[in-house]
Amino acid sequence: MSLRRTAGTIGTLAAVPTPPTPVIRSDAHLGHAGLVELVAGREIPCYESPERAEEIERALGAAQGFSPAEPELFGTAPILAVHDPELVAVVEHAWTDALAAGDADGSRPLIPDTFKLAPYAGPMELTGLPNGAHRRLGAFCFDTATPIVAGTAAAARAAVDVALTAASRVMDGAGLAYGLCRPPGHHAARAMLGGYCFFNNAAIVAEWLRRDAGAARVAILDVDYHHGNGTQQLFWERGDVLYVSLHGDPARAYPYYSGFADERGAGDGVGLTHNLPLPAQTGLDGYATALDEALSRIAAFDPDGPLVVSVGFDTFGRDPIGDFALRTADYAAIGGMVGELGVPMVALQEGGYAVDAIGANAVAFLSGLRDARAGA
Ligand code: SP5
Ligand code: ZN
Repeated sequence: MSLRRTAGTIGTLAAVPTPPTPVIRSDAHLGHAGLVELVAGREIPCYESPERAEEIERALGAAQGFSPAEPELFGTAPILAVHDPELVAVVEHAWTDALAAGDADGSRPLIPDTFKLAPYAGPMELTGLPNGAHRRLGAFCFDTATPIVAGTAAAARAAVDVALTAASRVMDGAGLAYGLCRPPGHHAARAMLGGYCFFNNAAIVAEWLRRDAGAARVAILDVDYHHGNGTQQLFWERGDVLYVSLHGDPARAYPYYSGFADERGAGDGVGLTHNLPLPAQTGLDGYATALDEALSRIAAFDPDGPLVVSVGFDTFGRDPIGDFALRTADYAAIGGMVGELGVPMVALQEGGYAVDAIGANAVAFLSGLRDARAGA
């Protein structure tokens, strides 16, 4: 058990146990299963699988100092504070509308085949949309890797509740809480899903901290391997929310169209987006150098609300879709560096696809975060 020193009677330092870190989790994600994605002309089982979350939960249960809890229900208002109602309706109804229209028999996941991109319209003003949420899916989705099944909408809603419950625990005094979100969120933008993400859990938490929890300045640190295009978009013009991301350089890495170093925000948000694109085979040395810069940006912003950490373990050396070279022990060091900021933190799960290592990586990161915070 980790120990925290606190001032005791004069002349002594009493060591008291650090309270267990809440791990907010839900079984609702199990219904978002049987997924396939299209990669290089092939249909493959989706990397983003239920086993990921099950493995993290199992490993945290076997480790010391983590305490699982169910989410509370926050309803749709916090989702609608961030996302276009049309996107929310597509997520909620695409599956049932496809079945009702006889366009799907329910045996296969729903993946759009026709995308509404900006060049479709060119100079035209196009305001119409087809009947049925499943026919609108391609107007609200940017890739072919984010399938919808019967349990997807409930899983996406539960992931938001998981994230908000973790944030709420931190507001109630837990120095650190972890939301085991599945599906992940950081690729979901105001009116767009994709990248295995439907609702942007971290962005919803940041906005909730601003609107409902009294924070004036909120910082989001994104350490998933991929650029969080959705989170960046949502706070692009915001002077009250800082977004800092370390990720594979979009010159070679998904999502390809954002995450370059010269993207800095606009309007009130100028200078409050910081991207740190990194080369293939980045190991702890290169990562720690970039993380140092990210943490300096956060400290300079001086957030008064909890730090929101979008954490992905697709930076792991053996991750099947990332190309960094981090090892399990490195996550303890990285968690330690972040924890030394010494502020309250809510860590939310994003990616990570090496299922056999994801549990150990989560334990290492969260233990490093917790122990550094407790020692700070
Ligand atoms: C939350 C999150 O981590 N989303 C990532 C979505 C990535 N989807 C695209 C995967 C492209 C797979 N390319 C395979 C390369 C194998 N070497
Ligand atoms: Zn990722």
